[in-house]
Amino acid sequence: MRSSKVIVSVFVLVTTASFVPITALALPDLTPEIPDVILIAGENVEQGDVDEGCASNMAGRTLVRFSLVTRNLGPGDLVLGDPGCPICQFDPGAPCTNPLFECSLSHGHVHFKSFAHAELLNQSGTVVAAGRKFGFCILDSECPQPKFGCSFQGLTAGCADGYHFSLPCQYIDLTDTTGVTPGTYTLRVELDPDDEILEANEDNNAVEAMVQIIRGDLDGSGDVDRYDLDIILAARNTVASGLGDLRDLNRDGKINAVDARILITLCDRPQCATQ
Ligand SMILES: [Ca+2]
Ligand SMILES: [Ca+2]
Ligand SMILES: [Ca+2]
Ligand SMILES: [Ca+2]
Ligand SMILES: [Zn+2]
Repeated sequence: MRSSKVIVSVFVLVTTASFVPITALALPDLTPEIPDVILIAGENVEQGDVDEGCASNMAGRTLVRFSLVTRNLGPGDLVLGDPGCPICQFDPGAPCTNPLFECSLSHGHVHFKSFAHAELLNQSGTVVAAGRKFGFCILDSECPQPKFGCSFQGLTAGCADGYHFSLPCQYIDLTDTTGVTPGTYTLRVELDPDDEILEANEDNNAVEAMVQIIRGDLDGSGDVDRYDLDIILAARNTVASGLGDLRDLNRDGKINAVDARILITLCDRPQCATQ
């Protein structure tokens, strides 16, 4: 056994010596930013999001939506190239030549399978909900001289790629989560969670943002007013979508006039005025 180990290590030495030393490569360095985070109750999502496993149902979702900007701080470009996928609209779920990508099941475009991981933690650091974030086109969206696009993907050194919070699946679904009570939470997003991209710095891939859940603030505006009441009235006399459905203020499984009355007591201004 001992002699075979020696042979293996000699072999490794020879093969690495024949390559350019890793320190000579100009590597990319991805780092994330969360420019916006918003908690919305009563949102309806597309069937595609359900098929992709982002939401468990279409109607009445409680979502932590967030924008995500990926910046390449490294000395080198991130070069992913042509993912080598078929036309995903016609071939849902198909594999691509680059194993990091696949055709999405329902979105009709390419997915970078484990682009990021997102989770929501409570104040004691326990994960209350999580979601795997797809990437689709990793490209130079904020860049003086863009080089990369959807058909040849990557991120130029010094440039950034952004995902707006309004995009499909750009959220964590809290609707089925128990114990999402008003209070302060932390949204944590980690890029390249499976470390499939070699980077100059692997230790700056996570970012955190604060999420406030305010009782009665159903549109994520930061206050409670007529607009929040409208969200309850629009769903009046329906069944709550889950234990994390924030419209069900008394948590009896129903959204009705009782919840509307509770909301009125929570409004920041008389008559639930908007300003
Ligand atoms: Ca990094
Ligand atoms: Ca990495
Ligand atoms: Ca509000
Ligand atoms: Ca209720
Ligand atoms: Zn997608």
